[in-house]
Amino acid sequence: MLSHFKNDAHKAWQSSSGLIIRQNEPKNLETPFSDVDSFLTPTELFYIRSHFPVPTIDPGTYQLHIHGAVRNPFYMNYQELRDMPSETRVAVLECAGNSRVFLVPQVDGAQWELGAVGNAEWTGVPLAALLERAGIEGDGFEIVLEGADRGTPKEPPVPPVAISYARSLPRNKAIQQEVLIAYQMNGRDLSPDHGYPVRAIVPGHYGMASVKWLTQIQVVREPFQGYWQTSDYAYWDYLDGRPVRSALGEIKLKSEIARPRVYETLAGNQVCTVFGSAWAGETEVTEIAVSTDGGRSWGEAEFLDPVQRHAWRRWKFDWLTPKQPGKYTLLARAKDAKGGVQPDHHDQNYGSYVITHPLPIEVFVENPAFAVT
Ligand SMILES: Nc1nc2c(c(=O)[nH]1)N[C@H]1C(S)=C(S)[C@@H](COP(=O)(O)O)O[C@H]1N2
Ligand SMILES: [Mo]
Repeated sequence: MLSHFKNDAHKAWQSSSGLIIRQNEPKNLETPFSDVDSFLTPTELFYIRSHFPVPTIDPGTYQLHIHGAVRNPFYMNYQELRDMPSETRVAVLECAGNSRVFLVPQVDGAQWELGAVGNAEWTGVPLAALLERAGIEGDGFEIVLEGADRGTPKEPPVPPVAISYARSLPRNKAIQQEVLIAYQMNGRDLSPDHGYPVRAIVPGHYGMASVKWLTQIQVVREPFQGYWQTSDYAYWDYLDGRPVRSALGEIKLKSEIARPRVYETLAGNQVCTVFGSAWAGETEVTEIAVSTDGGRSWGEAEFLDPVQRHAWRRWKFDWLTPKQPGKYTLLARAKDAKGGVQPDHHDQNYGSYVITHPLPIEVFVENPAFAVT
């Protein structure tokens, strides 16, 4: 399993605080978000979200098939892909179900806390270059990305046969330069869990769009209606006043507090640095407000990272903890360059996805006299 680490074996065993198990097989492992410190999430700390067992793919026989509504369908092997001009970009990957555990009443699905999100550097070939070579037909509407993993999903409606993991991208997103057919993460070849040998990276979209173990790119003329498009990873939208199912896409503006942690005990009358991160889809995070009194009053946080589209921005806020002992609720709320702000409440139309309201982090403040410092 770890054969891809052969050339830098020391890195495979670099110390890391490890991941939290949400499901053991297939692996669904969460980043302990309170450990997040660096701009780039170390690969060892990056969450893993897989619907089916990891497929074993031999790079020696790997073929990527580009076909459908194109003039020149073709196959490309691993070496040919690696020989093409590449780009390296930083992008946030957030699972659309991240923070689900905060929903009240509780909902089904992996009980992600704050750590089904990470910010990594990805290297690969722009999908646009492959589509250009294939020549999309005028009526090519969407691009279906399909992985080599297969199985039968557990959540109804259960499909009649085993299915593969496949998602479509609107044509005008797929041809943007930022969408990568990636083979490296944080400067190393992808690990099996993160899609080795080749995966898609769709910056600005929720994680489900970034198909791992990618083997097929198919241009289709009609909206793709697959399971992961209509049943899972879909929400209730409105068309001419009527509810319709739409596929999730763009990441919504969000900020999260990494430290302090839920129910952490803090000394009173001392400066506690609240630390967190914020991200958005096709816009930039421009402001973070922090409340330490459950939303009654807000102060402005300071960014630790500059604006870089599709990457996250870490931030900090120095809080002089009250002298009055008790329970305090911390909240962080981001604003973006388009004037958007995180909503006060979760939007029910998104079901158990897109949990972007400010998430309450309750902490205890002790009497300064009793505090152990
Ligand atoms: N082939 C395939 N691609 C996939 C998935 C999957 O189960 N199979 N899960 C998706 C989901 S829901 C997310 S959030 C991201 C997670 O990527 P990571 O495991 O590298 O963090 O991969 C996406 N790509
Ligand atoms: Mo996801």
